[in-house]
Amino acid sequence: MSHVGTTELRSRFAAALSHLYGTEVPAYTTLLQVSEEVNRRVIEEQGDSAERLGSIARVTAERHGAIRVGSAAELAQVARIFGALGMHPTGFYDLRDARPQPIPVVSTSFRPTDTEELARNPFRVFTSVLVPQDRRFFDADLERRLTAFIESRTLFPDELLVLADRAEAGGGLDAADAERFLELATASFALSPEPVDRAWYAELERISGVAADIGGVASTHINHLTPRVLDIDDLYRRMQDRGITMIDRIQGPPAWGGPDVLLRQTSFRALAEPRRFAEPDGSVSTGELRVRFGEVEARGIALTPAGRDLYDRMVALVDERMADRPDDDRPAVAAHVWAEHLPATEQELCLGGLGYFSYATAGRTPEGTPPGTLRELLEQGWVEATPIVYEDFLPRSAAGIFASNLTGNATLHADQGGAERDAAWLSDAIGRPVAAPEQIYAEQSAISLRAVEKELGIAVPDPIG
Ligand code: OOG
Ligand code: NI
Repeated sequence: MSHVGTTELRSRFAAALSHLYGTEVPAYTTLLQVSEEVNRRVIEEQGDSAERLGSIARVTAERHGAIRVGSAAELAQVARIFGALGMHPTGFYDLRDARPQPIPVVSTSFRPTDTEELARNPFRVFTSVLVPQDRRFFDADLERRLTAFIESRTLFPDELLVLADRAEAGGGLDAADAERFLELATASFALSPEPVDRAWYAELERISGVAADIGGVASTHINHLTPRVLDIDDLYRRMQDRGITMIDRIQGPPAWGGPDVLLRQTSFRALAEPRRFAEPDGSVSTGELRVRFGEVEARGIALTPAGRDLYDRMVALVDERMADRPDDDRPAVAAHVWAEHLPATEQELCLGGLGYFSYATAGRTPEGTPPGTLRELLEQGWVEATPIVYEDFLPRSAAGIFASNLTGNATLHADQGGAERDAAWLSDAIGRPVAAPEQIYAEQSAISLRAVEKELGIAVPDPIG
């Protein structure tokens, strides 16, 4: 029987989830249409250069999803399912001290980590786990009831987990098992028709809408599925022209004249979806919840730790200027700050050690002996630097995306202790290493530079140091 490998499983899962989400949230289909319109326009106008940060085939199929679970045990199961798809926990995000609104979760992203796998299908899922132990949000009594509720539910059937383990161990499944695995995995992320316990949901919602979405229902669901566009400013305008209310701005870096870096995101507000409720008197009624929204992203160059520091300083600077002059146009202020601080070309971003690049010798190298600095090698056409795309998330944008789609504010008891959570905790909880994004980028860059050194027979100082 034919074998379905890890990569194909991942592509098929991403496609199945996209199909499911389209049937559940029709506005997502509109978002896909508009994204494709935008991408087609950019490719037509810019040709090959539009594909500098990923082939059009990759970008068109590219999605990130977001899911939320309730405990370390549930997260460990998620890790097995994504493990079967070649998606590994990468990065640690703590949203509990996020501004403008703290969220009682910590998160990671499950994604392919190697370059070829990313190029084949970069499907990634931002995965958050509730922290009921955090006293700033939940008192001891609520923690107890919340953990009991979460422990008593089953998000993923055993059959799915067994198939996931088999797929991970064997690098795929035979065709029939693959079919079954994909069916069960997709179904676990569908919105459940089960009635929501009104009183329980409301109690959690008073603390945080995310807590209610996670711990107020007996199943999980895909929260959003995000396509990638090549021009997010254009997409934002087109969605508004279609009468869809977008959140008030694009999160992350501003539109500016220089290279795209990191990640820009925006979304339309969560739509009211009909849900069934179990009322305190035992009756079942119909109501609605707003938890799922549509998001879109544009990806740029991954920044080194020095580049990230600069990014954080620029964000702080924009905040300061806006605090001084609240009526100013934030995107314009940000574009100004960026032009003042960030190099305006890819090459200077690279040579300044601010962005990650991979290196290769040029197809036709000049005559003579190669020079000894990277600047000369690039300027004289010995070596070419290609940007490495940022494959991860931005906590501040994540917090902004979470917050802009919630009604009401979380109540926070700042004087209470927060349970300690970090990448080591996460890794322990799921029994798998959690990769550090900057290490993945740095390694890819360093390997390419070593290959160049070998080919040219010289030593090249790495701008990242
Ligand atoms: C996740 C929010 C974060 C992103 O793109 O930054 C996120 C959530 O709402 O569960 O998806
Ligand atoms: Ni997202």
